[in-house]
Amino acid sequence: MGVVVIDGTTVRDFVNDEAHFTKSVDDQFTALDTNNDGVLSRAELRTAFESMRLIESHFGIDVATSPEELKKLYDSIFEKFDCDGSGAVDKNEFRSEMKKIMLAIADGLGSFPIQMILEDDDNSLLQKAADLEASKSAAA
Ligand SMILES: [Ca+2]
Repeated sequence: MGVVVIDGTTVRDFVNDEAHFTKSVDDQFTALDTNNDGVLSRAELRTAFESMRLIESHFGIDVATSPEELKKLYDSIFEKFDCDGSGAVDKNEFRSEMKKIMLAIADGLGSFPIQMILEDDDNSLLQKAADLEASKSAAA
């Protein structure tokens, strides 16, 4: 686990750095596609959101959610990602939804930096956003 300080601008800069963002999302997609068939199944996508902990914990605060409610939530997320209703999420669908999610997080964060505790996960997009910000500060 690591603690990063992050605000909306950090996340937005990361998303707007298209080459960097696309590569990060693609890396995450590849890591999630555990059976290597080039698309994310319902279970594979669920793993993504479990690791991001966006649902079970609201920015670090654990909230109790019943397994039935969680299943409904994950199903609705899957259907959102699976734009063409093919039953699997391809790379383009994943990219465009992740972009929307990250921008929604940026809006939610606003301009007030908050501390976030992230699991150790090399593919965490928020971690990468923080890393990008840190590398800019170091270069400045
Ligand atoms: Ca797959």
